[in-house]
Formats: sequence, C-alpha cells, structure tokens
Amino acid sequence: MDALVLHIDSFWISPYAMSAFVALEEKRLDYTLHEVSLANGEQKKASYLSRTGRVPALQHGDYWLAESIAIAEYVAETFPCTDGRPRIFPADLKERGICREVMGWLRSDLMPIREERATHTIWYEHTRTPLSAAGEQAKAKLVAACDRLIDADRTTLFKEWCIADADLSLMLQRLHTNGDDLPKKLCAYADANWQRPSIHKWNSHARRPYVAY
Ligand SMILES: N[C@@H](CCC(=O)N[C@@H](CS)C(=O)NCC(=O)O)C(=O)O
Repeated sequence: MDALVLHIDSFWISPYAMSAFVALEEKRLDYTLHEVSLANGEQKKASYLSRTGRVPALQHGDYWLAESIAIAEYVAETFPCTDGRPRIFPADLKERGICREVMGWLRSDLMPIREERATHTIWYEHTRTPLSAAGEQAKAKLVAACDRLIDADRTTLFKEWCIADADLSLMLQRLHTNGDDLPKKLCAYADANWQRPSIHKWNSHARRPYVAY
C-alpha cells in the first residue's frame, strides 16, 4: 500500500486537522503525521506541496489532497467497510446526507463561536471573556439545531457513530470547556465523544507551548 502521511498544524488545534486525524484513526490505518508550523508560515513554503497551502492535507503515495471533508470522503471510499474497515459515514443515505450537511454547516456558519471560542482555548488557556450578543445568538442557533439532531439519551447523531459526531462535539466543546452553559444532553454528547479513543488520542497528545499567530 502507498504510504499515508497526514499533515496537521503543529499546535494540534486545527478543527479540520482533528477531523482528518479522527477519520484515519477510525479507519485503523497505518499513517505518519507531519506537523506544519502555521506560525512560521511553513504551509506557504515550496516544500509543502498541498495545492491549497493549508492544513490538513493527506498524502497517499504521490497523491495530495486537502480539505477535511474531501479527506474523509477519500479515506471512506479508498478504505471501504467492505474491506472490514469501520464506517465513518452512515450506511443509510438519508443519514449520510445529514452527516454531510452537518459537516458543511459547521465549516460555514457559527462564526462568532469560532472567533470568540477559538480552538486554542480548548487545549491551551481557557477564555474568561463572556460571549458577545452575536456569540449568544450563534450559541442559541447551535443548541436549537443540536436539540433537533440528537435524540435524548444518545451520544451519537445516529444509531452508529459517524465522522460528523467528531466535528459537532468539537463545536460544542468550544463552549463547554470554556464554561459556557449548555443543556445536559449536549454536555453528555460532547463529553462522550471526547472520550472516544480516536478523539481522545487527539486531545491527549502532548502540545508544545502555544504562541499566538
Ligand atoms: N475548509 C478547510 C479549512 C482548512 C483551514 O482553514 N486550515 C487552516 C488551519 S485551521 C490553515 O491551513 N490556515 C493557514 C492558511 O490558510 O494559510 C478544511 O476543512 O480543511
């Protein structure tokens, strides 16, 4: 098999890198990691061959692919469950549609949460700054959507875990780890996903001191 290399940010705070990492872990693939220092602009250097100059990027032999959703789809299709690999996208087409909807939505909306609860506040120093009015509004939108999406007593979107659970739990952890109140059901969902081995492996990785960039 061609070697797999996942290029991630060197502080391990990119939510997109986390999503790609979890996809590879869930598929139980052998791969190596390469840390790219965004603070030093390494993503712009000629030695970093991602077309988009961003992280994450997946290298499979001499093939390069960026964009975390594209990476998850590529991994799911290249290493299918028919080969005995666990699923990362739901089998049911309607659920798969919603899985993709959630992944797209989390990457394109809720900007105030993404800005006011940046991911370094999850894994480095938490923030004590209250959410702005726009932040509260985004939080209310997220909570309402999660309330519709997640059944009571369930810690996954669907019966089986899927890759959108990693992304959604991370969005909720931006609030939860920073002490913003969330309904009990959503705290339980976020915490359960945080303990999932693939996600826990990302969380518990030793991190170098954070430097803002
Ligand atoms: N939509 C992309 C977002 C990737 C992205 O925004 N990556 C950031 C780090 S979190 C990056 O590479 N920033 C450096 C740059 O754009 O120069 C994905 O899902 O992979």
